Amino acid sequence: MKRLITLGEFIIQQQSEYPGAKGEMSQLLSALLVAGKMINHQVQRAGLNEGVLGATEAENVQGETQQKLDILSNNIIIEAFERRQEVCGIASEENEKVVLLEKKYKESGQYVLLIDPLDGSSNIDVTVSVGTIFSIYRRVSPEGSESVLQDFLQAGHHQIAAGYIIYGSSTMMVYSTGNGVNGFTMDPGTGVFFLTHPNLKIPETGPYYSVNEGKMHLFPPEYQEYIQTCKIQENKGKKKLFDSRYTGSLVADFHRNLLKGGIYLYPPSTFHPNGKLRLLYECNPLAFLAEQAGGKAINGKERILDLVPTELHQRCPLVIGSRKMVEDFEATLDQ
Ligand code: AHM
Ligand code: MG
Repeated sequence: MKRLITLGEFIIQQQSEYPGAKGEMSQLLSALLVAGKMINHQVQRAGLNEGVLGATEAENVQGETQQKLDILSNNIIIEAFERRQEVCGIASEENEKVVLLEKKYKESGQYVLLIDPLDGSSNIDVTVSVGTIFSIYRRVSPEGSESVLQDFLQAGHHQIAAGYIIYGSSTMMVYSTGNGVNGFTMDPGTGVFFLTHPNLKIPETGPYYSVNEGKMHLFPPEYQEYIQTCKIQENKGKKKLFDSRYTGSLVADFHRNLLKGGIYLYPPSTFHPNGKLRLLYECNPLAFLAEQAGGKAINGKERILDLVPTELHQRCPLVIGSRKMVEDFEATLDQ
């Protein structure tokens, strides 16, 4: 049997289709991959290494308790880019401000990186899948100058690449550079990622809905109504028959729905009026992937990728997944 193409080979192949490409994107993706492998190693060994599991005393800028692995993963990613020239700055869910890289790079780098270093941190201690989500934009500030906040506050449709590395029962990298979505699985023996899920397309509709129903009574009535219609009815003749699947790791819930079909909702609530998820680090990159795979992502009303961010750590409601399911949700709102 012919062996599968590796991620490295795939990147080179893609690059050769763009005459004039200088290989910066390839360098950037390979730096992310190195960081991802190191985070994966830490996640796998978390229970064995002393002082890696559990929460820290610290809170991030959103007032959420930081897990030790959140901070470790954040540092791993920043270190992976510190000595490279592709990126001029990094915005992270775990840092209050943008991290500018060494002077010589922060001026020459063409791209900015936005990351959720370890999504689903509440699951780290219980061995449920977590992941690193990333998003890449071309800077808008002039080359040769220091990166500015506006480089990071671009609408999601300007992303030039986005994806995630999921640390689950297997480790996968799923990403898009705006030309479809491809998934690569790591061979644990060699650490090499192989193209196992070429040209991923999310099914038009699927068997799952994913939402934290424990918070149902805090959601707006229209969301409660829609969720009610998702539930399996005794009468098999009913239109919607969905099973509920919610891990509390967005990246894991999104990944399952991407492969099998489904809808994920993080609604606004009385507790979180704009939802809990971050537009820049979570909603935008996954919305980019969803659309590239033929799915849809909205904040309840508008297309996620058209929202113009005003703050680094802005929150945003999210309804994302199979196109028809998201459209059915919209139809419920219109009734
Ligand atoms: P995190 O990035 O700090 O882990 O927070 C985001 C996570 C998502 O992965 C997940 O879908 C959501 O928060 C779960 O929140 P809740 O416990 O309110 O359902
Ligand atoms: Mg997250």
